Amino acid sequence: MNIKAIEAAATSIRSLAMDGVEKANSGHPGLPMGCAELGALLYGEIMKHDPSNPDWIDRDRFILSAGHGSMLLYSLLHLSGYGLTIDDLKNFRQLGSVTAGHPEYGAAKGIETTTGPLGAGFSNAVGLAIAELMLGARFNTPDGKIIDHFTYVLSGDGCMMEGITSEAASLAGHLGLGKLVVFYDSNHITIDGSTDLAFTEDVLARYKAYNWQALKGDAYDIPGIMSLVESAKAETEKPTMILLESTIGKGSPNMAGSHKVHGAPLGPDEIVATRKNLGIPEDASFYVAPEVTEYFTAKKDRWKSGHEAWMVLFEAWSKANPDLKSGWDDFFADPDMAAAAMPSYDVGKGVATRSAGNNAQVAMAKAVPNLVGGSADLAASNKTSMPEFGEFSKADRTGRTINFGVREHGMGGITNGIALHGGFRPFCATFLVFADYMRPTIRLAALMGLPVVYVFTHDSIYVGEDGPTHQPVEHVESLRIIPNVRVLRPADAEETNVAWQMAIERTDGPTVLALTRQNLAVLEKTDPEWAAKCRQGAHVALASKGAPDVVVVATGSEVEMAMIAAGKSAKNVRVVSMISRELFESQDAVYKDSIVPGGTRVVVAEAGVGAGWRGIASSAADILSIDRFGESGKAEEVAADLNMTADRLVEIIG
Ligand SMILES: Cc1ncc(C[n+]2csc(CCOP(=O)(O)OP(=O)(O)O)c2C)c(N)n1
Ligand SMILES: [Mg+2]
Repeated sequence: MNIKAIEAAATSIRSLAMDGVEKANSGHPGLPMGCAELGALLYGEIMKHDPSNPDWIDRDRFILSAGHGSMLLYSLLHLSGYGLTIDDLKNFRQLGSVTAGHPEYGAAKGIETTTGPLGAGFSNAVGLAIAELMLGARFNTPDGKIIDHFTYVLSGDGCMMEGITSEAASLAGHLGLGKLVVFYDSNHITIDGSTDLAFTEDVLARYKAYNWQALKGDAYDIPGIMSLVESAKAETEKPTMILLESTIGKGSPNMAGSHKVHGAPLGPDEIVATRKNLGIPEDASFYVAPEVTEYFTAKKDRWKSGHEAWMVLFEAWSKANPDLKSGWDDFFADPDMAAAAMPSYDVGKGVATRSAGNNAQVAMAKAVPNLVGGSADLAASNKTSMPEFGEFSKADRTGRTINFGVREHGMGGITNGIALHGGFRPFCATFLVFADYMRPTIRLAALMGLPVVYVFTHDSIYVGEDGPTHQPVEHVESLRIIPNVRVLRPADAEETNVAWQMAIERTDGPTVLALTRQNLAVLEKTDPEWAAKCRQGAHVALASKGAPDVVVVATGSEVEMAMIAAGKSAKNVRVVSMISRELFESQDAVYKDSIVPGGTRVVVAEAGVGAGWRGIASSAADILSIDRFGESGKAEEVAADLNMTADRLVEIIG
């Protein structure tokens, strides 16, 4: 290893980071300057990667969980040849640039995930490490270890404080994810000042208790870091946490070690002083030392030949294992939806959509071999078990069910990581009311466009006796308002089949399946095209005789209630099942008019808050909703107490 080159690279990273932040007059120079040596080592010495083939499936992954230090990642992507130019660095934080304030997945090659919300990246990394093991267990052969890579993470004090990392780390330790290596940039500084203000625990002791290998070193001891990484790699049964004592803003003579350098430009005078201190020519902004360019250029061939050797291995493996290769191709192709033998139901039969969900999920899992996932300790209630496909554990890396334990936030982040790895279609599950515990990760899945499936059951006050803590009221609506989240609330078992199909068909964002605890009758479908129309958001579930006086739009369990109300009403009522309001609203006027004719009065029924329906209902008084918390009691009695009844709907219809 060329220590001088690593040191020069670290100096260049400091220059690029402080000048990028200075030019943008915004950003975080402290972390990149403090972790410059580690960054140079990761991209120059530690990681197996090929910057000219950033999508290589067997590359090591690097996750900057402390996303505010984005200039570290951007500098490394520039120096190591991922295609980020010096102009990109100069455009840091500008509208439309690929070097956004926090790393954005898809903006530039080499950004493995979107980070910024502290701890989220760490949880993604646990998912990446799970996916690596799952993929390897399925496809590796003794002669063809085609999947064999590490997941590296850089976390700060903030990541270590956030709860999501504790959840994810606890599961990672339990599962013995030996190829997960986390660096902890222990600089004792966060925004408000010293970590003494609020964080004095023994982090390594905590990680040891999580069943991690816990190591400690100095962020500026280059050979020391390399030997710590060797120890991390040698421990195959446990993930490794490497605490590196560091100095925020290292290199800045007057600001290093202070929270002032966490998230503000150094200012022109301190930039000059820092250049002097680091031996950077006084006027050289965005300075890259010639030996750094040479160092990374010389690496290019080695990286390329590493990747080419893998391609030769992959070719040989493909030839020797045609069945495995065809399975591999399935994992990386769009799912064959036609192969899914979806269950069928008798009209009128009472089936909870959570149960129908399980039937659909298992049918889907048979056709879509890379569908994996699990529940946060509610598999029996969510009905997400798939016993025939085994459980992912230390002993069996091929199992397709992940027991996430009671860790919703961690589960959301881990599921995103599995989706990010490539090769899998992950789902996760909990009660709808606890979607709040994982909301930040749902938002990130939506922001990144990850096709994650969320199975959220017990979707309304019909949960009953568990009471208002367990009765979602605002949740369906609050998920709808996250951009790019598709919320599906199917009205019966057959619509649940379609909902699962829609979720798997989707490739550009997450889907929520809001499913009932209680039985719902399988409805007779009026429109033979109903399943296709679900894909446009709504279908006519009950036709009126002739032109309707009133259209009742309902979702999920309220569709059956609307049908009963239609039967009792003196009016000529059409009932529409709107499985997805967002999809419906995005359709063209002709289709919308065919479902909800313009000029006809529209009443809406949904057992949740009503505000989101104002654009569909004819007036606020035409919305039968629940705009308060529920009650503990028998489901039917709670519904009656909250006026969520067919009789009340008949009154509104008038
Ligand atoms: C979930 C979340 N909460 C708050 C913030 C705002 N924030 C950004 S950086 C930071 C402090 C992080 O401290 P540390 O990880 O030690 O980074 P350092 O100051 O050492 O660079 C905070 C609170 C955030 N990005 N995400
Ligand atoms: Mg810190």
